[in-house]
Amino acid sequence: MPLPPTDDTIAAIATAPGTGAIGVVRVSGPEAVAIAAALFRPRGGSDVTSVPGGRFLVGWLVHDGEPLDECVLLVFRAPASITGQDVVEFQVHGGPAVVRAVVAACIRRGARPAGPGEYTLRGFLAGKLDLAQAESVQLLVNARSEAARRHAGIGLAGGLSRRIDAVQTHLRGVYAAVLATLDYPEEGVPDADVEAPLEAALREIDALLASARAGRAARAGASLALVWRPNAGKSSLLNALLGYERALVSDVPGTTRDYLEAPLELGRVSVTAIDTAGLRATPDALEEAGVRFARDLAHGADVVVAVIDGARALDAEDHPLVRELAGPRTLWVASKADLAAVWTAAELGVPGLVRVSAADGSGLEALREALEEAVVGDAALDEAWLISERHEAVLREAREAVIRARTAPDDLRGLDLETALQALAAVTGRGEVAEDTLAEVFARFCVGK
Ligand SMILES: Nc1nc2c(ncn2[C@@H]2O[C@H](COP(=O)(O)OP(=O)(O)OP(=O)(O)O)[C@@H](O)[C@H]2O)c(=O)[nH]1
Ligand SMILES: [Mg+2]
Repeated sequence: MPLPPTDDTIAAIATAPGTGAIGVVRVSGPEAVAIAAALFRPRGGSDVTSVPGGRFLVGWLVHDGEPLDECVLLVFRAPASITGQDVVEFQVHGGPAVVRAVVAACIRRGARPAGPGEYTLRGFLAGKLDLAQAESVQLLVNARSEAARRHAGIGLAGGLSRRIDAVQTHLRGVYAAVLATLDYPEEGVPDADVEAPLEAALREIDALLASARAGRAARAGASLALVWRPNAGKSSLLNALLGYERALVSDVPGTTRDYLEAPLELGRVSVTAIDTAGLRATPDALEEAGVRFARDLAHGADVVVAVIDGARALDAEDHPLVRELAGPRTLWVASKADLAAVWTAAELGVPGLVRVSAADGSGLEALREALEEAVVGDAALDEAWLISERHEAVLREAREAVIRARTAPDDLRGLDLETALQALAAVTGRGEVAEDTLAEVFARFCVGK
């Protein structure tokens, strides 16, 4: 995938589609000011071509003799703009037809319609922001949850880039020591100069990789499926977690038939909690369809919450379900903790249990914490998280190389360190990044960004 040209002049609507108070059309490139001068009649008659950067003018946008709209024109001069080029922004009334007409007028005057991410790409190439920051811009624009917004902000402020820089600093120190001794191979690099910095680099890489799950949850949202046999207290637990009555509850086994979803805030992330039909063999075709849904949902969920009636003796039907649902994504919960517990985690054959009561709220806080932990791990809220699959892939590559460098002889160690440093550079894009990678990253942006 080739990159689009970056030395021509592009125009696009920068605001969201639809009707708004203001619509912004942004033009970037060598002809931006000339295009503005051709279309814009400032109040008081000042000369658009000689307006310095950082100013705004009020006036009319006129195209082919037709007054299109009264608007504000912002002028930014290269290199002090988001793209590093001359940029003008028309702030017009935010009707879809108005902004389209303004873009069309710019195009008639020689601009090219911008593709996805072209403004940010130009900014990146001009050194206005690095690649991790550019990806944070995209996350910020798409953020639907508090967690996504917050982490996009941390990334945009350079938080992720700083963590990567710290790893690179450790590795560069070792690299320099290795290079220095290549000329005097008989001396070798003292282990002390290698071990500690490589360990430190590895710890930080592992911490970053551990945050990838949290980053994914923040980006895409995670799902929690509450599953187990009928009457276990799944729907009651959903309601208790949500703090309102979302699901019907009754002592009739098989109350929930269809599944239902509700957004649930869990401290660092928002997730989708899904209540499902109790798992059992049933002659009722509708209920059976619900049970199939439940199994599919348990299969696809990021976290499976197995809610088992803690006040009812285990029987022959529980153990096959334990086997079916056991796995790293499963959290084991004993419900109805306000009643006497009649079985233990060991009897069920699971490593640990959270005991909760939807009736009196006991254990709910611990459950919320365990759920949050299951979704985001121990990624700290105020640290930068890995926010793209691309970051994850290159960090894994860097990790492998650092592990090799730990035990490699000095001459090979240098190569491993180079590989690791290159992989890390790909996160921030400072250093060599394949054109394909850039094209792929920016193609995911929206037009006008
Ligand atoms: N004492 C006590 N009873 C509970 C608790 N949670 C649920 N129950 C009761 O257990 C019964 C079943 O609760 P539900 O929440 O409907 O159970 P479910 O797992 O959703 O059941 P299905 O929808 O049939 O699969 C109801 O009578 C609830 O009142 C609890 O924490 N303590
Ligand atoms: Mg239910």
